[in-house]
Amino acid sequence: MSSPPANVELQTLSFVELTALLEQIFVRHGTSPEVAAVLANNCASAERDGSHSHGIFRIRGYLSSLAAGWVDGQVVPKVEDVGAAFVRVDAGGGFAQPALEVAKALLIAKARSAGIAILAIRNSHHFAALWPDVEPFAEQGLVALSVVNSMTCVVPHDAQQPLFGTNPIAFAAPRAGGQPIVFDMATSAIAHGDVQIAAREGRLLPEGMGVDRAGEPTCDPKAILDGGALLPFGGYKGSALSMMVELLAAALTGGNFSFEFDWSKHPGAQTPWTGQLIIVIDPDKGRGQDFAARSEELVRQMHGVGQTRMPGDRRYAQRAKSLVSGIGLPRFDLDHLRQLAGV
Ligand code: NDP
Ligand code: PYC
Repeated sequence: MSSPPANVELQTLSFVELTALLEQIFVRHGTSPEVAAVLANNCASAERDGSHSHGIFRIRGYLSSLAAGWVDGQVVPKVEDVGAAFVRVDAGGGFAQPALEVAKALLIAKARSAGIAILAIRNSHHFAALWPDVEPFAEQGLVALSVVNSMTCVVPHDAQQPLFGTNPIAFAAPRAGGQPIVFDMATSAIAHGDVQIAAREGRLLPEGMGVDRAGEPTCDPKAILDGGALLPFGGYKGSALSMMVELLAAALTGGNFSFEFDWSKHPGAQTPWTGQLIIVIDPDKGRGQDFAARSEELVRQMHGVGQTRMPGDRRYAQRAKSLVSGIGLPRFDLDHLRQLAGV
């Protein structure tokens, strides 16, 4: 997870101010106010929590995809109630987060009644961190798991060519004594966004992240981006998880596999046109024990054997800091955002 270089001068603004600024930018560049509100909240939340590879760094990509006519910023997603525990949404070539937003109440009602419910989003663009899609469920006492596929840039284990996307998996569970347990990780050795940031900052990557256009291992992010590719994390294990994400997020939902869409006729397009699956479970339907108390006990035991940092801890600490001191943005980036917003 990249953060701004230490020697850069930062300007601060509040979460509300950043969200409002981003909302203006999205509307000015072609989204409906409803879509803008969802994307702005998502992007500002990522910046607030120090998820820099999916915060304001992504604004250029969002806007160039909108300008290219690759993604529809105005479309209203269509919710289909297809079973006791199954909801589908056709995002209509728009963004995935507004599709989740319109289906959320129905999904939660089904999860509480059936004990589990699935949301299958197709025909959607996901260009963000995945944790904002699952964490709110855990805040309501539910367990949530989500997967989304992206664009071909990862070589399956033992293969010679890229096929999979960076395909993240996010999980959230309530916890009695603290904020929800949340993890959110790409199934590639590194997120594509972090490779772009390293290239921009002239940093080398650790070994084992990717290969160059000849398929040779490289630590040069530019070589990975210029015809090279990423590797899955953990060899064949991460590769199998990435395959699972393709199956659940694309085959099951009716979305595109990461290798199926062709954006070559839309210069500037950056947002992957794929699908997303979210599974929500009501733990109260389990064995009658208090799930949140049990997850707290697990955390206590993990701390007891020496794990000091839980997944999510870094974000929660950064969030607390941002809410007190404001969100620090490099002056150049803030000026650019204001220019884009026309203020
Ligand atoms: P990281 O490798 O930075 O982190 C993965 C998870 O591990 C996080 O939950 C993190 O918690 C946790 N973690 C990190 N270090 C430790 C540690 N030392 N001990 C315990 N837990 C730890 O994330 P990635 O680079 O894999 O992914 C970055 C983002 O990119 C994600 O938000 C992902 O959704 C997004 N992405 C989006 C894609 C898309 O198509 N939309 C595609 C690929 C990635 P913490 O958050 O607290 O640091
Ligand atoms: O960082 O790998 C990534 C990514 C792909 C799509 C959005 N983010």
